[in-house]
Amino acid sequence: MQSWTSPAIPALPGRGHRPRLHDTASGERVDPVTGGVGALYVCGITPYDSTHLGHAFTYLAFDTLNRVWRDAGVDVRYVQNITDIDDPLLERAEATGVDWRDLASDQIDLFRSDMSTLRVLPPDHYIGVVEAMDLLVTAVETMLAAGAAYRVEQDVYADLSADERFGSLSHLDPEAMATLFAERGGDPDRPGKRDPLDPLLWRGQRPGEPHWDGHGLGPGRPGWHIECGAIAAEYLGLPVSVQGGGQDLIFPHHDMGTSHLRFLPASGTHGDQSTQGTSQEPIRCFVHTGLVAYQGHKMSKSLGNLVFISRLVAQGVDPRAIRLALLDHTYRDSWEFAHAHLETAGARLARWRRVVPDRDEPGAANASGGPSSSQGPNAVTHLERVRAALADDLDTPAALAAVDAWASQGGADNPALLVDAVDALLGVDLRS
Ligand code: 5CA
Ligand code: ZN
Repeated sequence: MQSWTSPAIPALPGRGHRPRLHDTASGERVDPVTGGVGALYVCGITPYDSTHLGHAFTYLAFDTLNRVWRDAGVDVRYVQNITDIDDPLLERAEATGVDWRDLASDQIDLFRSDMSTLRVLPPDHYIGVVEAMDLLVTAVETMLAAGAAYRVEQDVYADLSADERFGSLSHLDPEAMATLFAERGGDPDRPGKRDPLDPLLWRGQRPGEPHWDGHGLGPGRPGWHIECGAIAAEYLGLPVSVQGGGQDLIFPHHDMGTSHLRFLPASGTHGDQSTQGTSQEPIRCFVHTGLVAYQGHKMSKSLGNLVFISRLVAQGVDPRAIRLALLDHTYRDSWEFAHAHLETAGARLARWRRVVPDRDEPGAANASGGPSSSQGPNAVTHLERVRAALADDLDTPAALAAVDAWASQGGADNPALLVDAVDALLGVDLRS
């Protein structure tokens, strides 16, 4: 799938630091980069009701990671999926009388346009389930052959009992797992399953439902968790440095997907080595973002309390202010959106923009000895403070505060460096 156009990223002097990231599975701070490569898999949208502020908050968190890694010289490989066939999408299409393909393609277009507007760096591979069908069929066949899956009539389920490490991410007790599984798309009551928690890998064709050639599996469509596991293994290889998404994906989605990955080849469909039987886990670090609420509840499609990026922009809100409003929250915290956040962010944007060197005065950008340069830290010190904040588990509020201090000094001895740093690290272009 076509992604979107990348904004330019100015190069900064020196080098940033590789961030230490809170890993949900271990609860520890880790640097998951190996061999200079940062392999990033971020769960993409199910294309309806996009793009709301909750989605944007999540994708901006990973955009920050992407930018901070690049500044640290990491070779970033970024993959994102699109759940362009799944029950909720079909239900919405049915309820609104729209063809599911049209719904998906319109919403994917909107998401791409919103991501460009917010200056989010695009993934290198942007993969829809529909285009990854053969890959997913192969993954399910591999699991069947490994004895990690079984058939129930025309469907295929994963056998969680084959994976003694299942649950290593969420560490939830069986009751909590049962509750979340039922709430988040699972089918605990399906007769014939070996365990109520076993997740669907392949749903055999049902009358009136879209279906694809499943080769030996028969016609049908894939389950949800196998989608992200198989796409990550294929396009990044294992282990993946970071798998990310909102906290609502910890269980069952990421625990199940990781379990599936333990039976898949470490280099996608091309390899023959799985991580099963080794101490190597398929995902080195799980990063989960807090959930954005509005009007007292998590912003969610099912509740309908959504604030759309495209609507805010149509109302005249500067996308840079949206970005700053979101970045003013640490990515792991859940928070409730209020329109006042946009006003605060707009005021901050205006203060920062005053620092922009006047384009009509050549040389002003690099002028040393600005108005306040004799007092306070120089620009290089300010840059280091911004970088240090971001290396500390992507502490964006601290990074914004560090830019505030820099801007209050008029950019210190190098306003152009402030402009470049804000662009490269925070994705905000102060020039326009
Ligand atoms: N397609 C699946 C992932 S494979 C999915 O969860 N799609 S989604 O459209 O429902 O969500 C896309 C991403 O936005 C997920 O990472 C999800 O955790 C995140 N997200 C959804 N709602 C919120 C919210 N209110 N706050 C923060 N992140 C959210
Ligand atoms: Zn996913």
